[in-house]
Parts: sequence; structure tokens; C-alpha cells
Amino acid sequence: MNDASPRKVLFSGIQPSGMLTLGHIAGALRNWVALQHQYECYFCVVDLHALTVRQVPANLRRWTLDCAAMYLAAGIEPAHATIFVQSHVPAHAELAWVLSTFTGFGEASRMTQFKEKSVQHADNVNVGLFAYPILMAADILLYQTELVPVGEDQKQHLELTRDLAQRFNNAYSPTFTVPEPYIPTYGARLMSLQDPRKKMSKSDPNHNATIFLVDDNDAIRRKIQRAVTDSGTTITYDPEHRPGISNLIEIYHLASGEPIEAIVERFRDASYAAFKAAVADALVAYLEPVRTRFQQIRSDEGSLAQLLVEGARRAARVAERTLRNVYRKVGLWRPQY
Ligand code: ATP
Ligand code: LTN
Repeated sequence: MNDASPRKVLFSGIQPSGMLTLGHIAGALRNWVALQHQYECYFCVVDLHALTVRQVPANLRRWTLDCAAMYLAAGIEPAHATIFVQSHVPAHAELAWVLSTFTGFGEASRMTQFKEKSVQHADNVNVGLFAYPILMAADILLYQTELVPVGEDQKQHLELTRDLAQRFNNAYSPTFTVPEPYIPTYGARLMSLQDPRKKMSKSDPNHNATIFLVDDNDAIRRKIQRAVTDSGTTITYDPEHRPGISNLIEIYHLASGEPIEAIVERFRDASYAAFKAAVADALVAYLEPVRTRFQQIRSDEGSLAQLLVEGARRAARVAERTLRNVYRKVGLWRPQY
């Protein structure tokens, strides 16, 4: 904080389209917490993104506050980071419009997430779903972000963000910082407990596939015990050939902090049942304090709302500066006042 040179900026976000999962801790929140003191951080609840899939309005409102509360429960310190809701800062939607005019139809069509979600939500393949990565680029570029900690699935969106930043900078003059993704070595893609070839997702209709951060201890134990494993008997880490057991090893690593090699060494000759029991114990111990903090934070909605109002104010000041600059460069006229 006392450093004379301004700190580099970190930005990330999660959609409030359901209750957060262990995947969010593994791919995102854990790294946000670890990096929050080194960077000037913006952590956004990306509610406009959530609209690309049909939402029940009351759920979306509730999950928006849940999501912000979970950022705090996971260890984000509001004294060090700006936490806010995307729709409270209009510059996000405004910059997304300008960036959409710099995005090729073909390049947007190549986004894997768009292709996957078009299949999952075949009854509602809307233009917003197509433009989703452009809004994400706007989120990131408004803050002159250097680092974006995300899970593996967001790598392609980060590439597009970098391309758009470079394209705009080359067409006009340096305007945007070109961001780098930060993807963890382990936990970048936690897999479904019921089908370890699929990503663990908050919107999986089979609740046994996903550990939710609000799950109680019994639910956590039950889901781990029922996790689908591979037809083998040894505990070895090989995500490609043994995705089920490797996923449990990653979960154990996440919960205990023990290195993957040490876990494999220690459990090499253990039975699957014994290993699962150890994973469940470690996970219960890891998630219980998060859940307790979440309940405390969530029970004081007034303070949470106040924090988000202040966050939006701080974010808007920075975002407006970039947006004005962009509007001026592309030739949008504005009177002097
Ligand atoms: P959904 O699972 O509902 O489709 P999503 O994963 O597409 O949601 P978000 O919930 O917004 O989208 O994810 C936010 C962040 O959490 C991203 O950085 C994403 O990579 C990360 N993340 C989500 N699920 C996992 C997972 N299973 N493993 C690792 N990281 C994850
Ligand atoms: N697309 C991301 C969520 C997201 C995001 C962002 C992540 C929206 N805007 C900006 C990092 C930075 C996802 O995981 N589905």
C-alpha cells in the first residue's frame, strides 16, 4: 500500500447463476485470495453474463448477494480489494458494445463455450450468449488489468480479450493493457463427481456431481463416497487415463495443501474406500469454516449491500476513465461541460 509505484491490476469474476462450488474455489477464489495483497484487485459478480441463460429473477437476485458473500467467506479482504456487481457499473455494457464492432463474427463463432452452451441450451441460443466473451473482454480491459486468475475453460476467452486489446491499440494508440491469464497447475478444471470427463458445474442437474460450498458435512461425505472412480485399484495421479481418482487426489490436495506426490506416496496401497474417507475428512475440515463465515456474512444483508455500493463507486471511477478515452478515440462527439 505504501509502495510509491501503483500496483498492477488483477480482475476476475464469477456468474451468479447458481450456488458456488468447489470448482470455483479451485479454479478461481483460492488464487484470488493468494494474490490479493500483491495486486490492485477487482472482484466482480458478473450478473449481466448470467442473463445469457434464462434465470428465475428471484434466484438471480439472491445468488448475486450469495456470490459476493462467498467471495468474502473464501477470504477476500474488502480493505484490499474492490468487490462489486457488474450491472452497477454501466461502463461494462457500454465498452462491450464498442468492442463488438471490433470482433469478427467468425472469431466469436469459434468459442468453445458458446458451442457447448448452444447444445446445452438449444431452446435459447440467444445473441447475448454469442457476445458473452466480448462482455468479458470489456470487464477486463476497463481496469487496465494485467492478470486474470481463472479456470482452464476461460483460456480461450482470455486469448480473445488479448486480441481485441491489441487490435484496438494498433488501430488507434495504446489504450488497453494486454492481460495475462493465471491458470493454476492443479484444480484448473475440477471434474464432476458423477462423470469425471465433464467439468464440475453449478448448473449440473445431478446434485451428486457437484460439491456446493454450502453443502453440510453429511452431504459432502455422501457425495465423495459416491464419487465415480475408475476401474483400477491403486491411487495414482493420471488425469487422462484415471480421471476419477485423479480428481479426488486434486480435491485432497486442495483441501489439505499436501503436495500431489506426497498424497500419492502415502495412499499408494490404500483402498479406494479408505482414500475416499480421507478425502471427505479433509474436505469437511476445509469447507466448514468457509460455510460458517458465509452464513454470518449473508445474515447481515445491510452491510453486504453497503460494501457493494462502495465497490461499484470505486470501480465506476476507474472504468469511466477508460470508457471516455475509448469513446474519444473512436470519434464519438461529446460537448465540453
Ligand atoms: P457453470 O458451471 O454454471 O456453467 P461457469 O463455469 O461457466 O458456470 P462461472 O461460474 O462464472 O462459469 O465460473 C467462474 C470461474 O470459476 C471461472 O474462472 C471458471 O474457470 C472457474 N470454474 C468454474 N468451475 C470450475 C471447475 N469445475 N474447475 C475449476 N475452475 C472452475
Ligand atoms: N466467463 C467467466 C466469468 C467472467 C470473468 C470475467 C472471468 C465474466 N467476466 C472477467 C474473469 C474476468 C466464466 O467463468 N464463465
